[in-house]
Amino acid sequence: MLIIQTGCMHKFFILCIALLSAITAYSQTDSIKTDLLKEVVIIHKRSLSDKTDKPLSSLDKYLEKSDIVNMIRRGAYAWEPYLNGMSSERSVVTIDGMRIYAACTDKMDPVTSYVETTNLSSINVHSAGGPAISGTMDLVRKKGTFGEKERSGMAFAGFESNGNQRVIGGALSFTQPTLFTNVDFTYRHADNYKAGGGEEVLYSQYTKYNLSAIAGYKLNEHAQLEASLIYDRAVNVGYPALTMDVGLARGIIASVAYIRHGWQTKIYYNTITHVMDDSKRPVVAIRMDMPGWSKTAGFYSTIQKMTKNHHWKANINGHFNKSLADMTMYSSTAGEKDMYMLTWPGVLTYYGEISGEDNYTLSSKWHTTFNGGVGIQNNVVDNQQGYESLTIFYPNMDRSRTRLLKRLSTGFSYDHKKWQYTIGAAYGERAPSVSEGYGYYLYNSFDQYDYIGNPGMKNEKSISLNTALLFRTSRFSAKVSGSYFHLMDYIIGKPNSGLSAMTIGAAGVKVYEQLAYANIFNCALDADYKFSTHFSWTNKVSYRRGTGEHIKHLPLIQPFTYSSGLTFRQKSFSANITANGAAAQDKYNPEFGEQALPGYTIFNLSASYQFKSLLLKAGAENILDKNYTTFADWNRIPRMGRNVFVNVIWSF
Ligand SMILES: [Cu+2]
Repeated sequence: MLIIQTGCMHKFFILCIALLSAITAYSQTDSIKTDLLKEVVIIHKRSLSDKTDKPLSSLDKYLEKSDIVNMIRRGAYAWEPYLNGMSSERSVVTIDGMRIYAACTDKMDPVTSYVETTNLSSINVHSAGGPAISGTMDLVRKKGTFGEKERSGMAFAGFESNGNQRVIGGALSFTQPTLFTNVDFTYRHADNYKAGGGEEVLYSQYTKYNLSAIAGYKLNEHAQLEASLIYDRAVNVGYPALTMDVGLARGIIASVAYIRHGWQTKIYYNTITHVMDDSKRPVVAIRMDMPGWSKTAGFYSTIQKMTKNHHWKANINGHFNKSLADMTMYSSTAGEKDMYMLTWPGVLTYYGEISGEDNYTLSSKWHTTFNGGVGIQNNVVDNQQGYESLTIFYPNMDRSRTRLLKRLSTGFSYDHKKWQYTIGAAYGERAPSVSEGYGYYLYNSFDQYDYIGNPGMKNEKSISLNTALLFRTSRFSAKVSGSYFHLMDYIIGKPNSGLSAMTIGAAGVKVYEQLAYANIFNCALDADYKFSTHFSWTNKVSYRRGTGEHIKHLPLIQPFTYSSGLTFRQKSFSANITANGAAAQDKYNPEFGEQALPGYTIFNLSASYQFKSLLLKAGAENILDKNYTTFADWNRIPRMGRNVFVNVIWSF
């Protein structure tokens, strides 16, 4: 047991009983170990596989299957990932290690919306630890290797009956002794979808184009250069749960890396443009435009080394971001002036961090991990007009603020024969997000309040414990996992009756404040059984619970949820039936606009056939056409009704 004291405003005594077998998992020893605290969502290594329910499904749907992740849905596109029941401000999502800041004040463009399933190989989700409170998620893209001259590729097409969704695209990769390239392109288009029973969900359409390219060049035996580019463009995206839609969401994400044995250095740049408007809505109180821009430049350098018993890593990284968003309300009467304001007042973020990690092999059965880091973050309100607007509420606010962010995690894992066990603890801190710190009259359509940021807030802090137990035989495997987060200075919007709302029809104004504490508990059970070579059965249940100081139920917390699926396989044919659902949501937060929800169960069917290089997969989702909505549906918009899909993938 070890006790660490940090000297912030408060004193914290962290009991680190243990944690993280974490990245220990690198198979230094005899057997390959699964890392119980890391969830790897495999998309596809080389080609799209039939092992997923729907190979051409959106990334959001892949992520929804993870035990750690919930996807908060504001429409058919760009769902917001919640890790361990916590909002996206509390996690860090990266693409190949690159930091990206979303450009939307209403969370319409999470980082996950700028990639495609077809250009990813896997998603590494880490619970707690890392430079975040709830966890980290790295989206790892597919990339080639150097080798014998070779060319491969694939072409794919998908159609879905509900919303007439069309997916079409292709990928090409070249391999040479000193050069490799990967290029892929995906186009998706969907019209409005229909909820169970046939009701059309207006403004749920979208169109997305995604292009991704990576090239590697071998400089010599020891070193290589890599360059990568993502161009992602979504147009005419409807958000049925919100009052505004998106005309254009564009991300351009570029990087260059230098890799030398166990040492990798990358520099990157990305620019996000987000154009939000209500031009498609026939009736609005007042016409508005709300564009946002985010630009990030950064670097990281990681070195790792393996010795007999140690596997250590050291990392230094830094980035700079500028986030700006504004709003114009157009007057409907002639002669009256339009109203203009900055909703994100040109906020600059400078961040620098050093971190280290050591995975130590105590014995063939026991491993331990120690991980720590310290970051310095500086925020500056760059725009003069935006700064002056904020000083109306905060006359003494500092234009620049610097914070120190510390983190530490440790863990033990045991792995022997059929059993694997891990237990760990983590401490982390985060700075308020751009909206929480500096947002200006940001309308939340769920609770119908205008939100104002609070630049004077302290860092939010978290102590977490997590544990997992895995038992496996050749036929049966079961995993129980649980985590508990105790957050201090928890950031949440609280109504301020002294302020009046800007948005017409809003219930009032909420200002971000800090609760002394909030507690979040997560648990999950996964159990799989192979009846024979043909039949297998997979099951999953999970539950979360969130409370806080004077708050009985934190909003958007998942009730008891389950899924069970039976798969039949014979040679190149497979078929699957799945049931999934949730118990009634009775732990809701009316202050946030939530109501109670009934439980539901839906059924899905699919079948696939591999004929030489052609994979054909077809199925039906929500076959009983159930009309339902879940805790994760913003403003309780209904989910999709019955949907029949066909995916065709040709590999060459
Ligand atoms: Cu937006």
